[in-house]
Amino acid sequence: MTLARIFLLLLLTLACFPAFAADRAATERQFSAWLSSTAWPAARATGVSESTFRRETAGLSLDWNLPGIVAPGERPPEVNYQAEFKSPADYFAEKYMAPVVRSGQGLMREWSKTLASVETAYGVPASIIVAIWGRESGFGRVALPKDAVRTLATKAFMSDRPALFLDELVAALKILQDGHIQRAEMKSSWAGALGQPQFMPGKYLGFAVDFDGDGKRDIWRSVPDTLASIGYYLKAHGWQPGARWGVEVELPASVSCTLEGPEKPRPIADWERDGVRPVSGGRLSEKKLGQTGYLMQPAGRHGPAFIVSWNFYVLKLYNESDLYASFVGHAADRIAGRESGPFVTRWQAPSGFSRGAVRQMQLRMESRGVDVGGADGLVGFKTRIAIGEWQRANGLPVTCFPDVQTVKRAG
Ligand SMILES: [Ca+2]
Repeated sequence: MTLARIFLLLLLTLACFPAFAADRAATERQFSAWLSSTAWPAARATGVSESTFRRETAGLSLDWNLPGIVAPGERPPEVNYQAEFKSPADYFAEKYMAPVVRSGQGLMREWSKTLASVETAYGVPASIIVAIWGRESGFGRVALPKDAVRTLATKAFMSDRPALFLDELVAALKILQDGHIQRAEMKSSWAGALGQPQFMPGKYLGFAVDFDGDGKRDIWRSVPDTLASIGYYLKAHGWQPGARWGVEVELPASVSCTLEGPEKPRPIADWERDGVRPVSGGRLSEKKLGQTGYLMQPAGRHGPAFIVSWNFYVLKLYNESDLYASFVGHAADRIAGRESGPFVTRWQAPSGFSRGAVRQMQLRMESRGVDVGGADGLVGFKTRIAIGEWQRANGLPVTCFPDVQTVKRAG
């Protein structure tokens, strides 16, 4: 950089900074007014007392370091659709999976009595609970960087989902009022998720459990409360005791990948009759999946195929992603010693196109009335099925996954 350019940059910085600071000061004043005019009535309506509200919001300022915040009058940041579409393979890399498995096995032993009680109470296997604990917060070892109230208040005042975060802010104040945790210890992620199970405050009010009997639902410091809260959440969302989440299978070419998803349940016996077999050997009906199975293929024909039970979709109610639920299920299998390594089938998903190109394809499909589960440039089961049906109608190999040609032409 030349001296002249450095000088110019310096001038620009000096010229901009006072205005920037003045904008921020004005926004902070708007925020203070908003706390009184909007946040307080919402809090009062759900039973938060004036003394709690005043104590917890006195002197509260905005957290300008949060990602994705939108100051009043500004446009929301755009999703980066130029970014390369990412293969599911990265998500299951051993560098993420192995630490969860290794530490999970040790913690299964250390907390075996508590986990046995939780399993008796809620019917959810210890290995599943431990895998979620590891995936969410590294077994509580990941330091939570944020003050939950400030984070939620900032997002309620300036984010693209203000109503949702106002509800979460009010729920957080309720948790403090009920005395479950001190403000200084009520830490959250950057997104406002609380404690070791990473519950949003509303989820906490509905599903956090006091399992060590001290009268506090302490998902920040108590391991028994953390483990039981995860277990109770899954039970309350329909976990079926005794059924495994799923098994990796060999899918014969004669079985269409468009049979995927939670809307296409089939008896396990039907999958078996069609030649679907566990990659580990044996028969599908011996794998404790229950009576009904669903096909699930995160990378379509380019990666592992699974027959999953309803419990897979219960895991998705913890975190809405096929990859998350598969990660947790597979980590649990390895923690419990049912599996010893990565999936047998390799991920070979195509690359070389952007998330925006996927979105354009989805928009074309939507304009024909096809349900792709939202045109967001991400590939869930509805988009995979839509691609598979388009490929079949056009006489192409049916893979149920995007590739360079498909994203250009399909629609
Ligand atoms: Ca407790």
